[in-house]
Amino acid sequence: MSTQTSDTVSYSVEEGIGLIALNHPPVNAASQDLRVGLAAAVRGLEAEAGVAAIAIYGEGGAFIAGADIREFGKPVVAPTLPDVCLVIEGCCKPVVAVMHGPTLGGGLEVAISAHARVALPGLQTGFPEVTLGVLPGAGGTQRGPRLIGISATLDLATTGRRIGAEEALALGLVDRIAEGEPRQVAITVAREALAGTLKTRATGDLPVTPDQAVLDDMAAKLARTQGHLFSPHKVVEAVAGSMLPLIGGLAQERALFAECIESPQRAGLIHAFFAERAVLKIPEKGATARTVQAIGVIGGGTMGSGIATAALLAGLRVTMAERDSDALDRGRATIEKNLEGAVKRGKLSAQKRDTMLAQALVTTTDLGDFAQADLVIEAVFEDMEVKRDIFRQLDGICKPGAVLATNTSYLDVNEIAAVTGRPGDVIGLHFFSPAHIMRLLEVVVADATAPEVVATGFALGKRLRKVCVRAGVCDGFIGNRVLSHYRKVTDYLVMDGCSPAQVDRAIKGFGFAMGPFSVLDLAGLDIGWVTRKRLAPTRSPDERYVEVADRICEAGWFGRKTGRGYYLYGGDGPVENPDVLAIIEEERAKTGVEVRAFSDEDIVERYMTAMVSEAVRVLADGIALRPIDIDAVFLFGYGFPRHRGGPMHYADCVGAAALVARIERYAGEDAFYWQVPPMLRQMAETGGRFADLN
Ligand code: 3H9
Repeated sequence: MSTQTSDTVSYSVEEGIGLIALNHPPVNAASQDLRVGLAAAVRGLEAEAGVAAIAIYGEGGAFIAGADIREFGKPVVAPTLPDVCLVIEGCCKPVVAVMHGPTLGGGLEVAISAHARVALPGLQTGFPEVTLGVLPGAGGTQRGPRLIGISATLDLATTGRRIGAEEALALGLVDRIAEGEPRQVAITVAREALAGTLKTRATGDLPVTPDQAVLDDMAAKLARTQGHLFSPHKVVEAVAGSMLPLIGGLAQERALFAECIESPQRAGLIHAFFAERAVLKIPEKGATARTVQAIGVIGGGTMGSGIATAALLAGLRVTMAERDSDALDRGRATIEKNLEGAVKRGKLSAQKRDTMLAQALVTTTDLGDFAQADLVIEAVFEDMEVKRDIFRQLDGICKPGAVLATNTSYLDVNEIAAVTGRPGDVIGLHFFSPAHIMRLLEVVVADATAPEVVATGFALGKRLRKVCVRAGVCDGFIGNRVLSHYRKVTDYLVMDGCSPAQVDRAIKGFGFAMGPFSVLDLAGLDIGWVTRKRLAPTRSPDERYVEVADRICEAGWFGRKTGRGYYLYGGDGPVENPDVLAIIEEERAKTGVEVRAFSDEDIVERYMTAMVSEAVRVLADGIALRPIDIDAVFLFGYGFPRHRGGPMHYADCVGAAALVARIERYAGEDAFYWQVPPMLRQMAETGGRFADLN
């Protein structure tokens, strides 16, 4: 018979063993209900005369995946997790935790409050709190050092890295690895605890070996490498508190945790966590994906080879096509180089790599070899006629039911689909370079794309470990459409007085890994040039057009690949290109602009306001499903600083009214570029937030 102590926790007694079952799908997050139930279950079993030992285990796939992060930022309702941990640790009967599946953050803290721990083989444990902008706040920074030492605790808690059962055992975080069902293991190990064959002790009673040098080193390292982040530094402070008596250390940890909870970075990082998951909720969710085992890739350039690499790494069979054998050889060499990188990073064994190259990759110059492919993806030059020609051919070659995908980054997928007799099978799969590394995949749904083809795109993306975002058709879809817009503001800033390097510095200061001009140099300046030429006939005469980039391209400087672009490469690394500064001076003189100074703050505000403006239009046009989808695009495809949550989260932080005021102020300089999107104005008037549209 079992006793329910809350909706998510129950206990039962079997031959003197008290068993506490946690049942809060999907991941047993330590919600208020679970905390209430767990504390009550421990107290209940402690008071029950016939019970000699207690074991806690999780039902479903996890022990406890951590605190319920949906509660963060809301008023705390008792009992807190640190209090629950004290109840467990203070129990007068031995308590054993059975750690299986995700046992993270608060889950690990519950486990180390128990008197012994056993791990099941699929364990995934650690302190991932820093990735959410907080720190282990239920005793992890205090009991961790008592169990595994200051250095190992710092490592886990400042990196957030997740470890398996073997490493947890080696560290001393768990006492034993056991096999079996969690409940069965719970009974066995509680008996062993009683028999004395499994050692039990209260972690809080263990001494800490002081190590000020390790703490100082870590503080210095983090100041150097993560100066822009808040919580990692607080982790070090909290761990330092472990050298105090337990209760003092816990109080200090609690105060530091509260500071993290209040920090805007916590809100941004948790928003990013949910963004990664929210994008999966699409209208086509119920449709059945088609089976994809063999894919065809057309084009062996950087993009095609990157896609082929990602597919190989996911265990798919790949046929790659190019025009001639030289191009094929180059494509194969790129794939080999990419896979070599995976071997070096420890993601792949050399033997697996060799098997992949020998058995899973075929190259061809004949599109006819795609007859049996389940999905073909075209990754050739951005030219509508070339793409339409390829799709005409594929229509005649591919088997019925094959998905025909284009990796175009701007072009109209409807126009491409129209040349086939099966537009329902045509979809855009827009990868980001390097495609085997970048996490974003825009799944572009054209007018006629069948729901199961959309589902297939998402299923493939999942298999390739991508963050898939559903996008509608427009020039540039979500990401590149917004990018094309805010890129212009960087040109305006340069014309009006900034150097490209100053703009880059300011944007890096905001948290982007690279500034926009460095990114252009990396991607290749010729790409934007082609697009600008394509769009020139549609450009409004009212648009302010800056010719600097075109003149750089006319000189044959395409960025890194040519050794020069906005910066000069080689030698001592990138330095400003004086010839570009000269071009800028000439263009300023030619157009007679009044040059002025901009603060870094002003640069960032203009950049971000331009980004948000176009993002709001993308949302209003229905190109993105929700604001959070736009955030995911920028977080996973454009290097947007994760702790800032994405452009729409940024918009909510600044507020619609303040953004409208900014745009109206800038419109005094350029009323064509700076227009208030109607949706933003309405939000400013009603006090709405983008978060409410998620
Ligand atoms: C912490 O513990 C602080 C403490 O130190 C101090 C406290 C005082 N809360 O990822 P999935 C949801 S900080 C609420 O798709 P998977 C998730 O949103 C926390 N919800 O599955 C999704 O919902 P939906 C430290 C959570 O199998 C569903 O569960 N812990 C939480 O690919 C399934 O998730 C972490 O940082 C949560 N903690 O991966 C762990 N976790 O279906 C964060 C998940 O509505 N979580 N959800 O979209 C993870 O890493 C992965 O979710 C996990 C499962 C590995 C557990």
